[in-house]
Amino acid sequence: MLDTTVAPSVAAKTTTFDAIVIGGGIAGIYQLYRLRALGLSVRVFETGGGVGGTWYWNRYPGARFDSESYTYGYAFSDDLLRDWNWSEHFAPQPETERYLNHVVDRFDLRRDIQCHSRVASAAWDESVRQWDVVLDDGKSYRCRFLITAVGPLSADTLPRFEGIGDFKGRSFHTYRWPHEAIDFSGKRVAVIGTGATGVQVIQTIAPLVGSLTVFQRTANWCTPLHNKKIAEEEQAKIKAGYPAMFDLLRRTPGCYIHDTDPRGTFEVTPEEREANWERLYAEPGFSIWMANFRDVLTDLKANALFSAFVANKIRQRVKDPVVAERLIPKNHGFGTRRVPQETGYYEVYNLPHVELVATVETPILQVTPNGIACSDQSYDFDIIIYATGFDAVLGSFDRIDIRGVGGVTLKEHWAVGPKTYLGMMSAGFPNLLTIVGPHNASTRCNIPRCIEQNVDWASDLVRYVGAHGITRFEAMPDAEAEWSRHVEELAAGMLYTQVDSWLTGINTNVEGRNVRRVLQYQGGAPQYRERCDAVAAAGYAGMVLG
Ligand code: N01
Repeated sequence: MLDTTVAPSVAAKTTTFDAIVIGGGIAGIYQLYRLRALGLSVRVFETGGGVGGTWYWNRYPGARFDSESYTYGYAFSDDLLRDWNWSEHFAPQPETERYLNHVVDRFDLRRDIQCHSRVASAAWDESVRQWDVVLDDGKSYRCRFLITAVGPLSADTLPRFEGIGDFKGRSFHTYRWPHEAIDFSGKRVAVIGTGATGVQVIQTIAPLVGSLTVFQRTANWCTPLHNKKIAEEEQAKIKAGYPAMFDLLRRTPGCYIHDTDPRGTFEVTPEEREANWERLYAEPGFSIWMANFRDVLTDLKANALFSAFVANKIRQRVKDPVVAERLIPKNHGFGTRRVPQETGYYEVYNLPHVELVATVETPILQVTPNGIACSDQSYDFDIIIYATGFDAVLGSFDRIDIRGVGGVTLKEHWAVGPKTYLGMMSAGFPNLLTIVGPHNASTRCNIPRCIEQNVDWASDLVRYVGAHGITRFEAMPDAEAEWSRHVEELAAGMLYTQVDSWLTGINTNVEGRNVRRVLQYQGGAPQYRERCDAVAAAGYAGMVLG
C-alpha cells in the first residue's frame, strides 16, 4: 500500500484512494486488475449502469467486433484465454458485454467499480500532491494517481438540426441505445449517418422495418466482413495457435493479425494486382485495409487504383446505377477514413422498401414533429436513428473539468491540439495518466492490445514511484513538445490527414472541431512500445520525479 496520508481536515471529509480510474471499460477493468495486484486501493468510477464501456453503451442492432474476436480478448491471463470460447469470428455486442462481465467477476473486480458515477471534475492539489475528484452528484474523493480510461469514442454527438427535440416518434443515438428490444415491424425508420455504426445498423434492421430511409452525407468505402461461427475443431486450433498469434500481434503496426504487404502496387503485374485484390476482398476482416500493398494508404496513384477496384465492386452489387454512384465515395480514397465492415450492406439498397437520400444533393433542413424535412421534400417517420458518431478522442476529456497545476484546465492546454508526452501524460498535470489518450498508438490499434501496453506501462510507473518514495511525477514541457512534434511528423505523409473524419478530429456537430488535427501516433504499435520502454528503462526520462 502506498503512503496516502493527507491533512486530517481533508481526510475527514473525503474518501481517499491510492488511485482513481475514470471509466469501467476494457481499459479501466484491466487497470484496476493491475493496480490492485500492486496492493493499491483503487476505485473505478463508471458513468454507465454496468461495466464494459463501449460494449455496455453500443447495444444497437448489429453492433459487433471488426477485429477477430480471439485477437481482441484480454491476453493477460492464460486461464482466461483457455476457458473463454468466442462463438463467432467477429463477436456481437451481447457476447462481448458478457465476456467483460465474466472477466470482472472472475477476477473479483466488481467491488471496486462504482457504476452510475460520472466524474464531473478533477483538480490537482499541490499542497498534498493529490487529485480532488468530484462526481456529478457532488460526492468528492481524493487520490494520489488519476488514470483516465475514458475511451476514444465515448462522447456521442447529435446533429445540430433545428427542431431535433420536437420529433413525436422515438429517436435514439446509437451509443445511447435502450436496453429493451425495439419493435421495428411495420415502422417507418430513418437512419442518419453511414459510418461503421450506421452500416451495421442499416444492414441489420433493413429486413425488420416497414420502410427504411438512409440519410448519407459522405459515402464510405465499405468492404465485406465475412463473419462466421467458430466450429468446435476450429476453436481448439485457434487456442493452440495463441502463442504464435499474440507474437504476430506484437509485431504488426496496428496489432491486427493482418500485416502490410511489403510489395508496392506498381511492382506487380496488373494481373497479379487484380488477383491479390480479389483475394483480399474475399478475406475476412480488415485484411483488405491492413494487408494491402504497402503504398495504398500513402501513394495517391496506388490509392486511386485500389479505390476504383472497390468502386466496381459496389457497382456490381447495387442494381440501380444512380444509387450505386451515390454510394461510391467521391471526395476521399479508400482507407483514408475508417473502413466500415459490412455484411450485405450494399444489397440493402436493392430492396424496394429502402431509400437512400444523399444529403449533399438534398440537405436536411430540420427535424419536424413528424419526421425530417430536406431541401426537396419532407419525410414522415416513426423512428429516427442517429448514427452520427462521436467527438472523438478529445471529447471525453473535454467533458470532465480537469485542472492541473495553477488551475489550468486540460481543455485549455489542448486548445490548439493535444500536447502530450507519449500520449500518456501532459506537462502541468502531475500524476495523471491518460490510457488511450491522444497521441497514443491505441487510438489506431486493435484496441485491447494497445490498452494492455498502456496499462502495463502506467502500472510499472506507479510501482516504480512507490518503490522509490516518489509522490509526484510530471512530464517535462520540453519532452512534451518533442513528442508532440514527433507525432505530427509521423502523420505527415499519410493520406488520411488530408480527409475530414473523426480520425482527424473533425465533427461538424461540435463547436471548434473544424480544424484537422493529428490525434494518433502513426509510427505503429511496436515502435510506440519501444519508445515507451526506452523512457522507462532510462528511469523515466523526460519526466520530473520527486
Ligand atoms: O461514427 P462516424 P460511427 N448531418 O463518425 C454522419 C468505431 N466503431 O459511430 O461522414 C448528416 O464514423 C457522418 O457524416 P460525415 C469505429 O472506429 C467500431 O459510425 O461526417 N450526417 C457519418 O456518416 C468507427 O470509425 C465498430 O459526412 C451526419 C456518420 O454520421 C467509430 O466507431 C462499430 C451529421 C458518423 O460516422 C465511429 O463510427 C461501429 C449531420 N449533422 C463503430 N453528423 C466495431 O465494429 C454526423 N453525420 C468495433
